[in-house]
Amino acid sequence: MDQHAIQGLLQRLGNYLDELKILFQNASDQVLCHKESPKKWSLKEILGHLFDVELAFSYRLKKVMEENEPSYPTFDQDKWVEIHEYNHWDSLLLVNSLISLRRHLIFWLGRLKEHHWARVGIHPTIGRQSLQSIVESLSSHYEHHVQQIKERVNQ
Ligand code: NI
Repeated sequence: MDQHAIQGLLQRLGNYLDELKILFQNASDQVLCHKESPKKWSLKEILGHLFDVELAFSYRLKKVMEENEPSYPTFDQDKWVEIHEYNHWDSLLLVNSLISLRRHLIFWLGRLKEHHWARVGIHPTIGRQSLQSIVESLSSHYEHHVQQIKERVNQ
């Protein structure tokens, strides 16, 4: 992966952070905690889920740098949302936590060498994946949920 592509990907990771903060600061708890059905996540729960995924993916990326072709565990995303009871959280704490983890990640990734992006980890169901593809799927996952959040707030 060349520097230009790396910079583009890091820029993608940095998108929407301020926007998310403003959005969660300004919306009422009534809107943020609303669940369309017991099984569907509220906006706060989606935000908590983004934090959970950030934590899990950051861990995987660190393992990929620490070891050669490490295997890492999966996690039950619904269970993680459930055990945290995110609807009871202060939304500013949640959004700030996500932003801190994301900025930490962007700064660290920005310091890696080009060849590091080809390092490999073993996902239990997907199999071999490069550091680059882990970061790309983190980015796509994040963009998907940001889009979902924006659509719901604007309804
Ligand atoms: Ni998700």
